[in-house]
Amino acid sequence: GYAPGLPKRAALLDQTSARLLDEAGQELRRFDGLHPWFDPASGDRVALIDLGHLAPGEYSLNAGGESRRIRVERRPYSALTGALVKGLYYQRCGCALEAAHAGPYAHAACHTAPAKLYENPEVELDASGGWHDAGDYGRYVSPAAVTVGHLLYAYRWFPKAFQDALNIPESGNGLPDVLNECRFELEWLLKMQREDGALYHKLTKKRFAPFIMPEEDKAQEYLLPPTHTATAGYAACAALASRAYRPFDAAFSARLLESAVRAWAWLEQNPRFVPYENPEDVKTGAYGDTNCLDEAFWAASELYASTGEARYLDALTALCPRVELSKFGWREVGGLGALCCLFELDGRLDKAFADGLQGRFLLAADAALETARLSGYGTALSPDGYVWGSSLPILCNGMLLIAAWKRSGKTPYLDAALNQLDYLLGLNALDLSLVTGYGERPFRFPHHRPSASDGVEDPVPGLVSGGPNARNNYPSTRERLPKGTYPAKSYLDETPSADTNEIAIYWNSPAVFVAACFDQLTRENG
Ligand code: 9MR
Ligand code: ZN
Repeated sequence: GYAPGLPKRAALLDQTSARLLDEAGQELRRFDGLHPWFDPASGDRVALIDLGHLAPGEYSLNAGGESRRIRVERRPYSALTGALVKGLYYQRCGCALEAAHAGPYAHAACHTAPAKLYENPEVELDASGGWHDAGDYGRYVSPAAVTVGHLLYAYRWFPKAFQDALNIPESGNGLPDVLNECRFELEWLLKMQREDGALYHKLTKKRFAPFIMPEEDKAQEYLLPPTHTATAGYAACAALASRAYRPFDAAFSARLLESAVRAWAWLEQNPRFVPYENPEDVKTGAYGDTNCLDEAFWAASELYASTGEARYLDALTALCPRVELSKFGWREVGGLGALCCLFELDGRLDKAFADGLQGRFLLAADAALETARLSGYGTALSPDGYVWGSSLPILCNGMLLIAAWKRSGKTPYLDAALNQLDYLLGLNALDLSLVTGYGERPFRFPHHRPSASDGVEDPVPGLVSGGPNARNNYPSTRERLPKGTYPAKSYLDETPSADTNEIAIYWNSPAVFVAACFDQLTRENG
């Protein structure tokens, strides 16, 4: 992942010097007097260096008797960005993946049977479609809304990074493939809306399937009761999508906006917040969230951007002070509301309010920058932040830093953001790429039912691992990790370890955002 015009970082462990050689073995550069220092997240002693300006080509970095190949390419992130979007295509549910698009990962249609209402199993509904959430086959509204949110912002900001050649069924239809892919999820989300405007929380079975192919998974699926967080997250996503699709398909855009407005109306009619909890007999992902203010803030912002109606402005203004503005995860979405206010509503908000919001946003970005500076590898995650899906806060801090750069023009934000993409591709204490099939040494055994049961040696490509997790590990993971393992190394590239090596749609999507940013930059740099 090294491009000529961008920083090229390497982490040297326990070294005080290193040599960079060109393809012919000639020394190009020496790095002397390095001071490796203790990285508290990994326990490594790291010197982080920048290889400096290099033309495209192959080099080698030699230190301590070891040699690593360094490849500099004009556009190292183009194929990656496409693959990360295509990774979502492989998660499609309710349809067959045809060999023409999926190659060896083709499979027959899955999960096409009607779902039952959990609260009233007599009622059967068609809610087929959408992406499998992760390594399991469930479909959950809040994570879906956030994933589409990441992707639509990525497309709005970095359109040059999105090519119409992903070889998905809709490729060539005149709509960028990233929008084709998002539409697949949006069509399902529309089905998850009840007549009164509320969104069912999720569509899953009572238990996770065994490790079988999706089309073999025939257990009954249920629509679990609507929640405020799902409804508000959806309202935000649909209102944003209505603007994204407006230039391409006015009817679809209008359908989305009408449904976002209905979701918001349901929230107004049902002001008593009830967080989601799994019923006794349902063991699939809960995506529990005890705070809906951030989802409501995001929704109010997007609805205001799409309608211009004063009531949404009033709501976002009232909610903003009560919401953290720097988070882009499945549980906390205030950052997406902030992106809407700062960039989509630029000039349409009260000046003092907008300045205050921007100040808070940039403070959070400064904190992420500082966290990255304190990390040996430049990772924007503190040592105690390695939880289930640590890739999410790392990549979301990448998004935050990119937004701060876009707002302020200050390159340290951008450089630190690239460091988060570097992390994903292998500049980490594991020395592994956390994207299947991409990078020099990608992880190989995702907790992903199709990858483990399709009989193909390589895992499905373009999927992002949750990554190291040092908290509440499975006993089976704990047993396999040596005692005293550092947080950033608490990882197993093994299929059973859902707690460190599952994949999820909302780990792909912030990776798309960050990769697309740098892909667009390398395209602009020529
Ligand atoms: O991403 C979720 C993570 O933040 C939680 O700690 C974890 C345990 O509750 O669940 C993760 O989400 C999983 C979901 O519940 C079910 N599908 C797979 C998801 C990825 O591991
Ligand atoms: Zn399916």
